[in-house]
Amino acid sequence: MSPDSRFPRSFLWGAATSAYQVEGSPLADGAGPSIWQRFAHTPGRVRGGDTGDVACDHYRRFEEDVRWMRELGLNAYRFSVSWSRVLPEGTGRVNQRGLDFYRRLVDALLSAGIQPAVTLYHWDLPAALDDRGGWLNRDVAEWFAEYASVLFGALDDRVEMWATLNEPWVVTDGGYLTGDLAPGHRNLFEAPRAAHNLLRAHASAVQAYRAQGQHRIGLVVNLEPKDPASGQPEDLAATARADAYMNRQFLDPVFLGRSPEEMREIFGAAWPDPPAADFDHIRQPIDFLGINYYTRSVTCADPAARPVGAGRVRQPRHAYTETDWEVYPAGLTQTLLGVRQRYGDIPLYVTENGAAFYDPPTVEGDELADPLRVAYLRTHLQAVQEARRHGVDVRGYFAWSLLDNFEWSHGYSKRFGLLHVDFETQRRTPKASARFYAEVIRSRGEALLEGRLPA
Ligand code: IFM
Repeated sequence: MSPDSRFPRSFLWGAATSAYQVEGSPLADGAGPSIWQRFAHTPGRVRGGDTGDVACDHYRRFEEDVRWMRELGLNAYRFSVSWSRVLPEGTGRVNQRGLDFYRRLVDALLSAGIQPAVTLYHWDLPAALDDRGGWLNRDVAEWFAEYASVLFGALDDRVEMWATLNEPWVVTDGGYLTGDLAPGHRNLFEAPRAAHNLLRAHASAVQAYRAQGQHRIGLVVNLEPKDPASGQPEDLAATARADAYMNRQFLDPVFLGRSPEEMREIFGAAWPDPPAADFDHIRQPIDFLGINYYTRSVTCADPAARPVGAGRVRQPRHAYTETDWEVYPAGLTQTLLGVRQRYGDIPLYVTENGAAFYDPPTVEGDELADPLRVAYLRTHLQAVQEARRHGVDVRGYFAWSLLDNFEWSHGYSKRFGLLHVDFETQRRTPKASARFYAEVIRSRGEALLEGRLPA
């Protein structure tokens, strides 16, 4: 590797988490309940009855976690703020003690030389706002901007990187269409309405930031390349619909000021046909785009899979993770190149990437071998390098996740962490993937040299 093909010194090397998945103590210090607090406490919603009541106890152990980040050489940490810690009713009264937790976390990170990257919404809407219609109420755009302004006012002097929403597609698909995630609705008419209000809320927060903030704000989406299973017209059409639904539904409005044509076909009478003025609002310039990448989908027509009419074809020769996602690093390069091609040369960050593979619940000794995760990290970081070689402006990479944590409706059964968490004792143990990542960071990418990117 020539010295200049290494990652630049300015590259952000991070790990990511989200509030409900790691913090625990969800009602501490005056916090209000969130929709995840309610959902997890509803019998039958989460595997094994798991909840985020304790999670990784990051709320009380964040200083130890920051020490681990420092030991791994991270220079950035992406976390989310729990809206109902800061505004227990979602609007109005600010809970100073909730806000203070995030102040302390930011200060600890900065003292350790780690840049905080803050996400305002990672799926945990205040329950009080859900009672008022949640993402289905158009007023949510103002509620979100009010909450965002409180955070900007409190932390923008020290936080230089903000994201409005994490994975709005998952919020609508899981929360309003399949019902697998909070608030657990299954309603074809609600999903596109929630999606539109998420976009409006994102734009209102960006607007608030322009009035108040000094640094950078962006959006985080999860993208998954859709490759057609065959050249048959039905498969090609299904692939285009799947791509519109998952990959373009949120980005076309933000960057192009319109929804993909296919959305009308997908939702039929349930498509709300939003007013043009809303798109003028949604199309606020953003400073960067965060991309969460895990897998791709080889797509075929499947009329029974409503409303998109697309299915996923298993690839028997490829490896799959514990969440049954195909390991496909080339798809990350494809995604990064594809975003630049469609939306132009905006600064990009890989804001999540990682894999759940089986790890035991307890660890003897000081390190845990996780060779599959090491291989996943290596090949996906090589894929980032490949995109950079093609001139894509990728400025950082955040591994998902710093810690094994609460994987939503899977509870604690899927481990994505660089650090193993023993949920009985809260002991953290570095996995080999954490040590490998530390070496990649230290060498600015030279440690990726062994092992080639699979075709
Ligand atoms: O755990 C989630 C995270 O909350 C959002 N992105 C995908 C991760 C793995 O499923």
